[in-house]
Amino acid sequence: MIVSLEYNEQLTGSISGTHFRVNYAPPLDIPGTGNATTVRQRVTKLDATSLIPGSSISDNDTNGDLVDDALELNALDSSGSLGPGPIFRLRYSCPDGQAIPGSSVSCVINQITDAGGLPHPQPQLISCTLELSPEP
Ligand SMILES: [Ca+2]
Repeated sequence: MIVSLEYNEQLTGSISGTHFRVNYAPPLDIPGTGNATTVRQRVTKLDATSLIPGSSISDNDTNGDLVDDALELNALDSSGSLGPGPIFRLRYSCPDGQAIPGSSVSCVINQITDAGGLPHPQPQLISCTLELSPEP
């Protein structure tokens, strides 16, 4: 799955960082939990000038049912702008041939910072989009 930031840079200016939370549901799965190596291995950075600290990546159980349902991480860009466009790829495990409804995934961003590293004044102009695709 490709996780992208969508915004009009002419309106918003550059984005220097944001926190992503990607919600998901079975049969999608990420092996391991929390900040495990097996979790970090599922994240591939796509924005060349950005940084995704491995220590920020975490697979979490948000509703206490003992099944992880949210992948969270921080993405930063100190040399340019974080997006607009693809930011990272997230690789899920799921049974072969099983259709995944788009409604089983969603993305939330917060803690968006502007070019100066301050909280962005217009976070409502910036959105996160998800594109499910088979493994290339
Ligand atoms: Ca997991």
